[in-house]
Amino acid sequence: MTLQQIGFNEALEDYLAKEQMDTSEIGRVIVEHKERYVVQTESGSLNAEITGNLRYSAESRLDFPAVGDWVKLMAYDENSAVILGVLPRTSLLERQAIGKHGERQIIATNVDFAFIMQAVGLDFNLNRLERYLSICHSARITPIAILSKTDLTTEEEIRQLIDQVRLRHADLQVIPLSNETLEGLEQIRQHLKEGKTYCILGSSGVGKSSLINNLLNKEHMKVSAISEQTNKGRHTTSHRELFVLEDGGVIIDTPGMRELGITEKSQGLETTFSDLAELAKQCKFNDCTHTNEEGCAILEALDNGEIDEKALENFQKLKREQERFESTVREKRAKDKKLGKLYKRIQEDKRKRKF
Ligand SMILES: Nc1nc2c(ncn2[C@@H]2O[C@H](COP(=O)(O)OP(=O)(O)O)[C@@H](O)[C@H]2O)c(=O)[nH]1
Ligand SMILES: [Mg+2]
Ligand SMILES: [Zn+2]
Repeated sequence: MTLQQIGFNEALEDYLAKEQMDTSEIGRVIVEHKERYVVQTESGSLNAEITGNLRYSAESRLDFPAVGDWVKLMAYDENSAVILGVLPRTSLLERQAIGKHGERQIIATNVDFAFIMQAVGLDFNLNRLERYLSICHSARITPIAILSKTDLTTEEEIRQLIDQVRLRHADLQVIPLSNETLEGLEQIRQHLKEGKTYCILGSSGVGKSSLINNLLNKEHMKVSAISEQTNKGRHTTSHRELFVLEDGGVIIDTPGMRELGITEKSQGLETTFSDLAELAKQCKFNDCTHTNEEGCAILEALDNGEIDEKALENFQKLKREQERFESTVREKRAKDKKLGKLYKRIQEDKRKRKF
């Protein structure tokens, strides 16, 4: 397999030239499983672990390799290697880490386009779609929506659902897809280009793995699905994995994420809700909360029926969530700094006692 087939591009070529590195020293992380990685190189795939040095110098989980990363490698033998470092990322798709306040978790890196998949029926949810959009926009990744399982409903309902999305996000492309009839598959395929990296986001069970299966048109996934069988006997994707498509492009499958907390990069929300963000600039007060202030351009537009009330509610909700995350990060930093100082003092005391 060539590196071009797994997404090697000009930016990376320039980087290697600058660092005087050779393509034989690098690879791309295609599977991540609890700090064990599979890395694809030009001469094959290797099982890899990170060096102790990389682990100890990491300031947070973000410094660890993730699926999509290009890494610098040192091979042990034909099958295994150590990861010496992570090459600069062009994009970082992240969410709030579950159960760890103020920390982030990587969804995937070096992604160019994200397919956000929602199935017709109960899974369809505009607020959640906007959450995904914000996460993509924060990372400057172009989102494309997929409405899946269209074989389970009528043309009429599909049209209605797409119209609902259009009303709030006129510029977003929505592709209807059925993994059963293969309606829409060709439209998705047309997006895929060599050298580009795609990622599929969406709840568990919406058809992400089925789409990849259809794109690969191979038995590949079925095999991995069996080895991932959970004790419930269901085939679920339990980790992120990168697949190389024959016609070009690579695609990253992600496990369904129940919680998808947005982090503090504000650009994501502003791009997702660009109409609202634009209006907000015209509010009389800079810190307008758009709830009851006089001279609020958003409330005025709402009164005139120019904006969608539900979209505004969701925008406000996500903004509050983002502010909460921001303040948690600040508190955490302050606490870490305090702890750091305390630790230093203890060390100094210890040293002094020795003399
Ligand atoms: N009717 C219908 N079922 C689908 C479609 N896509 C996937 N499924 C089924 O939905 C279930 C979950 O699919 P899967 O691809 O594993 O979803 P994932 O969790 O998003 O990866 C499986 O039983 C699939 O056979 C579709 O387009 N139509
Ligand atoms: Mg899956
Ligand atoms: Zn306002």
